Amino acid sequence: MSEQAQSPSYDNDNIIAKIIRGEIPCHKVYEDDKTLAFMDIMPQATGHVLIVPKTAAVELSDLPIEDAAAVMTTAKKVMQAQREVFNRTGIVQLQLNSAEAGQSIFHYHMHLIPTNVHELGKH
Ligand code: D5M
Repeated sequence: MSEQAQSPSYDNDNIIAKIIRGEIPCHKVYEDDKTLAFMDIMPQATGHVLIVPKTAAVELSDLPIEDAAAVMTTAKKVMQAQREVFNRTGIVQLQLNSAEAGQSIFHYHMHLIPTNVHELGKH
């Protein structure tokens, strides 16, 4: 069997873990027992939101399926709110797995960005 790349071990002091524990402030837009959604501090478009599970997971491969389902349920709620508030239908869903992919905070997070995919990185 070929060796598979492993995600790095979870660091309890990453920024998102501190936000979930309330040690770093955030602009919260939604919270339930399994997830938290807050505004991205470096938005790629107006209304850029991050959705995170409260469980410790570096990336998708570490995320238990019930937490993945909770993230997706929250994403659908946030996306609906973004469409209503910003009066647009185009929402990019983005989620990076590993530093190789460009992930910079090593707690799973999904971006929901009201924009066109071709406009990403131009803001
Ligand atoms: O995305 C990491 C994202 O996290 C990036 O868009 C900036 C955002 N970020 C960093 N610090 C904060 C705080 N304190 N609040 C809100 N958003 C933050 P990645 O997919 O890892 O490249």
